[in-house]
Amino acid sequence: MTATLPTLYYTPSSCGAANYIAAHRAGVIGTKINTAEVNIGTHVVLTGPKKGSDFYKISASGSVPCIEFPDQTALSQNVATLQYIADLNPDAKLAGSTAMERYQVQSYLGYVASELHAACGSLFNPTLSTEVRNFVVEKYAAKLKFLNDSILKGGKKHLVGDHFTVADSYLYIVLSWTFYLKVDLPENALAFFEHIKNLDFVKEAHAAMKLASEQA
Ligand SMILES: N[C@@H](CCC(=O)N[C@@H](CS)C(=O)NCC(=O)O)C(=O)O
Repeated sequence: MTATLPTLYYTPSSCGAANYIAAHRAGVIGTKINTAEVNIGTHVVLTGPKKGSDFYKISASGSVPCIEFPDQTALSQNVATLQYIADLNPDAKLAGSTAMERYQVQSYLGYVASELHAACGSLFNPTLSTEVRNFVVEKYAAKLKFLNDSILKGGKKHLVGDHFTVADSYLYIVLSWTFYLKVDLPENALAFFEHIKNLDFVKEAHAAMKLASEQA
């Protein structure tokens, strides 16, 4: 681990994992960025040189993803962190292949963050009443229907162009939560999820995160 590199803080199943997958796909882990796991329940850093530290001292909001730079400045929000990671290896084209594709990637990052992620976040709250939960699930299901019927119409396997981008990484992770939350995924959304889940580099990234957790 090189101390002069920035560090991506993540958890293996949260939106931070979308950043880990992107960094793995870009081939930059250990050469352009380090990674460290966080427990977002206790806000304690679990791996890396700052193991045992209070994560709030690194990320003021306590949220992953967060990229901490050697001067201790921090970058948060998926919309920014995923593009930062994409830019670490432009050859991987993780933010699109053209200027227009980049704008489309930005558009979908904003869409996933503000429309999907924000719509389901409260469902992780175990104290939510059944009435409130049903209301939130109904709204979330409507958002998933739009994703399914419009954005992924015809069984699209990538949000932008014909290859994997950071927008796919983020959408894949947000959709993965529907199984835990017991919210049904409509057909095209399920096919998109299955396609990304079965990509070799995605499987490798999950295996690497699992190994890092086990070695913590
Ligand atoms: N809008 C933020 C959302 C970040 C977020 O909600 N992160 C969650 C995990 S998916 C988290 O860290 N929750 C624990 C906490 O905020 O204390 C982004 O796009 O980065």
